Amino acid sequence: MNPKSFSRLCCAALALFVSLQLHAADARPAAALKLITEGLVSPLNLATLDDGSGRLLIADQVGTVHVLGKDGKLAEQLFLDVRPKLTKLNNGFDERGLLGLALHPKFKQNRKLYVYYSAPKRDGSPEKWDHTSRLSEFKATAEDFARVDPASERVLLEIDEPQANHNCGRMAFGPDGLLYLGVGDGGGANDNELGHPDAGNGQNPQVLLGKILRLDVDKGEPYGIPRDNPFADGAKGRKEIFSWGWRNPWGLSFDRGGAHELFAVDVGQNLYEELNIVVKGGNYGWRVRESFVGFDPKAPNLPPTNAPTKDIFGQPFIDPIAEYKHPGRGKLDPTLLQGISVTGGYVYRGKALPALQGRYVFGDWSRTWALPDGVIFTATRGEGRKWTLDFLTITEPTNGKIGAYIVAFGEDADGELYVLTSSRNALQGSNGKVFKLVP
Ligand SMILES: [Ca+2]
Repeated sequence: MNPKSFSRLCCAALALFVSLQLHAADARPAAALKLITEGLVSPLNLATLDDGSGRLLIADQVGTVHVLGKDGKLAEQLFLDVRPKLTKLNNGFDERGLLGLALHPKFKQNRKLYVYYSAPKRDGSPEKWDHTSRLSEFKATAEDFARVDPASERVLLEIDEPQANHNCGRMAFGPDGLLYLGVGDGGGANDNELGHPDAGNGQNPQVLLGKILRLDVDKGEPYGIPRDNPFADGAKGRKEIFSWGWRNPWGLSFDRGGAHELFAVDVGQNLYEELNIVVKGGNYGWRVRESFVGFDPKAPNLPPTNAPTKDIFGQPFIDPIAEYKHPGRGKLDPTLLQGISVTGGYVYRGKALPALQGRYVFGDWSRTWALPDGVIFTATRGEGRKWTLDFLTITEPTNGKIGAYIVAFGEDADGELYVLTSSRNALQGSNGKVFKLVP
């Protein structure tokens, strides 16, 4: 080979190397965070006000639902105010409050919406239990779709909660028009305290705690049971159950494209956080399994090797499609996908960020408890059931840091995504913000 052609070959090899590198960089998608609104405490829900106006609804954990106009301003008038209906919230860390909001798929015609909130302990609930979760239907007024009639409340379901944490309350209507509702295991730790008898709530088909429920809000009083719910006849479990073995599925959403799969994360105990695709009747393992391994409530940091692989009905447990680990004690490595509490998101089907198309966008609340250090991840479908996790590169702010707790994600009518943050790990201040993911 003469020197000239050798140098040409080297140039070609270098060009190929550079292009492969660029391609590798391209493979990790990026987005900027555009501030949409602020001045909230802990915004947990975002929805499009389905009246053709393009306005958004933003629900704050403290019990208020705001209307965000096209002009970027929050309206003076609230959409809904459930503050008088809530149990007394803590000034510090609190998982109670207004937790879920979903508009009826036919809101434009029937003006109905559904909320899930933490009410005071109801009469007859067990002694020493904490509060009662409530699923209610409300109706917007005929004159003004941006205002809910507070007298329109119809209580659909109440669930007594032994502890203040793990209430979940995330909701989504499926393509089947049915309402899917995530219910946490009742709280405490390890699904093994007061109100978590025997094998815990997650594995007990006779209780609604630790389940994903499916209800028909258009039939029956107060709701109908879909005929093909796994325990629809009530013989082996509660009729409302769609899926079981959940700890705190903080994020429940249907892919608006593809096969319209139901995605749910599950917040882990001490070691793992998980992402799941939910199927009817599926048992996702908590508290005999966590992520891909066994779980022992008496030794939560030591996964047993002899953990069961089948539930009490002999049905195999379903593993997550992806997991990430908690940092070891004081050992956070910011280059690794680590975190302590997963916040569920959405499969991206919008237009603004083509590189995110078909990927599940979600995050971790914060990589450390005491400091606001939320991170955003993507999950990409791989071979078989496994999905691959990566960071979402944040281009704005330019330091790439969120600098807040990521309490929730939101999706608008166009499929664009939002990141909902709180500056404190407490229901304090007014530094809760909503960002839109933009190029
Ligand atoms: Ca699981």
